[in-house]
Amino acid sequence: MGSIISKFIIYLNEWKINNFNGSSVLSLKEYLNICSLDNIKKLKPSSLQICCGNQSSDMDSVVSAIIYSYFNYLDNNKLILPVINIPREDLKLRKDIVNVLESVGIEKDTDDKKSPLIFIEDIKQIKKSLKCSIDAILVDHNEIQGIAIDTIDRVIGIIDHHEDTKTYNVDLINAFENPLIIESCGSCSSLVTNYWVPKLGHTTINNQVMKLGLAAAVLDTSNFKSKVEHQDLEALKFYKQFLPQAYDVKIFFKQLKTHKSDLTGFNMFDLLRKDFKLFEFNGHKVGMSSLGESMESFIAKFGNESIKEACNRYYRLNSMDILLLLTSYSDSNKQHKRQIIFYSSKNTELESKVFCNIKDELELHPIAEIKEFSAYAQNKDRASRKQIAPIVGKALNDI
Ligand SMILES: [Mn+2]
Repeated sequence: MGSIISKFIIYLNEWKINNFNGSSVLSLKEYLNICSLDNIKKLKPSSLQICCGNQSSDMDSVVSAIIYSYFNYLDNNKLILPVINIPREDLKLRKDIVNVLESVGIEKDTDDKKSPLIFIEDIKQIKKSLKCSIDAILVDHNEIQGIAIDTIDRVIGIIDHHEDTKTYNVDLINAFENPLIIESCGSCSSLVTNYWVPKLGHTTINNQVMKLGLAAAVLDTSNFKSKVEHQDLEALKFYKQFLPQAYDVKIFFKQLKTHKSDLTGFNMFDLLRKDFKLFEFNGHKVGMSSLGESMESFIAKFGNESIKEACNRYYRLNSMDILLLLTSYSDSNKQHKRQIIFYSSKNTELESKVFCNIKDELELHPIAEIKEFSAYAQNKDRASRKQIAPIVGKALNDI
């Protein structure tokens, strides 16, 4: 038993001797393979440090966790496991992430081989079987979310671009000398890159890890055109410094967008799980699924009944009080639109209270054409889930 950090260094040195590849630095792929679950189990640690993103596990969250962990290794040879905060089964719904990871050598799950990526349920299981404590660096959120609530013992560092919940222990984070950075900007990955790259000085950073950072930044800022802040531009300078000169960022952005919006083979239940967050406000569980098409188009594709069935199944699976479908899409005139659809199989009273408390702020208007659901056009179309969640939270706290 003992800290995994010291054991990891011994393990790493042995690995380097046995697998000399001409470089003393592990590539991202080698690093992730070494961090595998089997190796961790063999080491029987009494404590583990993880870095995990938020429960939507979008590109930003997954990339931020992986690059934080790898940069940390480059800096001090210590192990912080990158962890994905969704069920393993759900990663395949994020085709943009699966594809970009494959492009840097990180394979997806196949029938005979599991990807080296680690998911929060794996950590939960290790914690139980090895009885080890779990300390976490949170990226892309600043309050523990989802399955991680029962798994993480202490938050020992934060890099995030969401609203500050002020729920963490500042003294503890300072005692670990870890970052506590919460700043508004397009992509959390930019803050992670800007924190680590200057620290690494002349260490060679392989361009695969920079490609991952860039993937999150371009998606979050629509290729540095919207929601972009100075931190994102600073990170872009680093990415350009390490990527080949002729690297075409625009083409990369287009590919990622195509993969992200590729919904081939997905049913409504898959779509609800694809970009989902579960919140608890004042004892009420509110789920929010972000969706990239209009409710009308889902109704045309799947029909009212199968949408209701999918909502009901997911609603029960997560013991929600309210499920909100948040759509964001371009209409036929290329105008950006948003809608909110309320689903609550039993809690119609709670639902109408929430609606009354948020309708003015989000400028909600009933959609007359949709009769089978409580569907509203959200005229305040700048507000995405990041802004909607605290508004709904406040509404529930005021009830
Ligand atoms: Mn983010």
